[in-house]
Amino acid sequence: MAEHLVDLGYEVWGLVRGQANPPVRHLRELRGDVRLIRGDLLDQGSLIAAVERVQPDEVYNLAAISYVPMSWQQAELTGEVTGLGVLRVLEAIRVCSGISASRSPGRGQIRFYQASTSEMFGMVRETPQTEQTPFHPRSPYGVAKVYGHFLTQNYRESYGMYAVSGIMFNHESPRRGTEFLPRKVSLGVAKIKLGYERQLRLGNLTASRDWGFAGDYVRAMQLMLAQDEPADYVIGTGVTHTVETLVDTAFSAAGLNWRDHVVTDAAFIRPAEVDRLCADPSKARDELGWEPKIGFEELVTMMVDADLQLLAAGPHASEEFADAW
Ligand code: G4F
Repeated sequence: MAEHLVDLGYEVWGLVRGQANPPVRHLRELRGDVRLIRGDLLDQGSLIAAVERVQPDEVYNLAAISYVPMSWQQAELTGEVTGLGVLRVLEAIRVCSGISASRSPGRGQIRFYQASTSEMFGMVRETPQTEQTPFHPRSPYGVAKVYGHFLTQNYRESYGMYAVSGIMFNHESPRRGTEFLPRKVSLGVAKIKLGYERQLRLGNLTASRDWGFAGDYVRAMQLMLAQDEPADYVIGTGVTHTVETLVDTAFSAAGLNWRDHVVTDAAFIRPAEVDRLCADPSKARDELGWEPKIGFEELVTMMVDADLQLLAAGPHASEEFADAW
């Protein structure tokens, strides 16, 4: 996101939490022109101070506890960060814009983007999913995101704020964290191909996801804040694949047969699964002029190639990289 905005000529500030935050060094190496400011979604005062200091035109909230399995282990923290964190950012914008909590409407100048998610559809009521599809989240993460989604809508309606949500389907790239399936698979394939490992342990292979390239999705986020009127949009490719197909595609990209290496492991099965997600991105296409440029096979091959290149430096190269992202 930061890279895309810098390329568009924005002055970009990143909110950094914690005392020691390993990704900061890597962000600086990647984009020295991104400025950093301290703050935490758990700390209302720090967010108000950040908005006062930066005086932003736009705020993108991509921060969350976003790994779905962790949300069962730390459900309260997920609610605090992923759910109430949205409230705190919206409140910081409202207060700094001088919008009264008792008087509406009064649109301020700061535009707000909330990263909503297809996980809100959960046990889907219809396929494909649109902006009108009802929500039925299946994890504490999904429930927290529904809160953030409706709160963003509510601040738009209550205060006339330019506050919008992008309902993002799964988006991936070589920078993806290694705990998420596509990166776990691309890294696993690279380790097996280079002879460092023989097996890859995975959970449910039958679930389906609408996987796209993160670089395409950040374009949509910026476009959503550049419209005349604020609105929510579904962002996805409209094509769905099973986990098994992703695994097969990744192993094939390295000339391997997944059946020789993949072991299913109950440790990776979730208490409740989202079985099948597929976006209908027509509204984004018609109103934003947005379309994904990178297809499924190109994405998976890109990720496998990137990890093969990364691990060419040695079997532990990915550990530093995992810390970085
Ligand atoms: O890559 P995943 O962990 O992504 P998930 O749960 O769909 O969520 C991601 O996308 C959401 C958007 O729809 C975001 F909101 C969210 O923050 C995150 O970015 O798992 C994808 C699928 C699941 O069905 C999971 O059960 O892969 C299945 N899976 C099978 N084996 C596995 C594994 N997932 C992971 N992470 N690890 C496995 O070993």
